[in-house]
Amino acid sequence: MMTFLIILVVALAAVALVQIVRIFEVSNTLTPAKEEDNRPSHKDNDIQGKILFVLGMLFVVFSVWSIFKWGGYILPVSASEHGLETDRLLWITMAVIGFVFLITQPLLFWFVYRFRGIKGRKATYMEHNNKLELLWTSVPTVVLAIIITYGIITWGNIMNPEFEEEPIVVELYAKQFGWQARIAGEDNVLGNANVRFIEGINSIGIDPNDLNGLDDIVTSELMLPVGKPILFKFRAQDVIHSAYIPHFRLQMNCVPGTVTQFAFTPNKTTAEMRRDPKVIRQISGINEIREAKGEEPYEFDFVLLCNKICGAAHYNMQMKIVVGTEEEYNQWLKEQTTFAESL
Ligand SMILES: [Cu+2]
Repeated sequence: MMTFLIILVVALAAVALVQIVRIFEVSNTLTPAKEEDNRPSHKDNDIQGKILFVLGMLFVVFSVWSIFKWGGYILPVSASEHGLETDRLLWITMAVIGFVFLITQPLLFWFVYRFRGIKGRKATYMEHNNKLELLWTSVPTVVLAIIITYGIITWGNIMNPEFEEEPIVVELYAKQFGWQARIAGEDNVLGNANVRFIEGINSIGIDPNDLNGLDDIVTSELMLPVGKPILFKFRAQDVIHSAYIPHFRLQMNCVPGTVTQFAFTPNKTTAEMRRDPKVIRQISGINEIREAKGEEPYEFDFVLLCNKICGAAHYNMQMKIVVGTEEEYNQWLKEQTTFAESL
């Protein structure tokens, strides 16, 4: 009903707009056309120049103000090693962009105001200026080349990491609408898997004839050891999903029929994150809202989300990830059931 009403209102608004335009057209034909009528008067130029200056400067002030007002909502410190590099790249880029923005935008609006049309004022005729051309071509070229090179090097470091020990192999399996994780077990090799093997409790299709898969551990909540390299392998059952773990600065598409992967090292435990001052501030903000709604308080946890709109319950595709010490991880592993034990 609500949708119908919205469509009706939009349709009526469109009809009204068309009618107003037609009235304008008709009324224009009634008044005799005068040559000067269509040209802005000096007064118009003056007012427009002032309005654009004020609005433009308000936009610049709002942009700066919004950083202070909402800056506290951005992600807290990265909980993965490569994430620190991602963040450095981001903040250097933001600093360069911010610097250029704060110089060029006020100048732009000042020029609009300073050189607005005024009676008797004539524009200066300027033909060409080699020095200016050189300056505004070479400066952005050099700055962009530096940023892009830095970005490519960072990308290379993140995508081709060198680990001192072999990463723990963990599969993240996406389907409409939920996640499952599969730890490669003692042999650290994932057994073959295919959608055709999905049957009963074998919900992610591990090949029961592949010996590598017998020690695999399938869970709906994942634990990882801090400071150990992890190799995530991503699979999808139905449509394209995107594994997104914001606190690890990690995102990778999960594509049906192929396996994608990403290796990284978590460097903060869940307990450490919960003690981080920024996390504490953000969580207490969330809990104030929850309390006002009469909901249970929320505690920080790493979360795997889907970042590809994959269907009606996409928003609810999430899995809790706990990062603990090596002892906690080994203890947790012992409590899990292997694929062979579950058969
Ligand atoms: Cu999804």
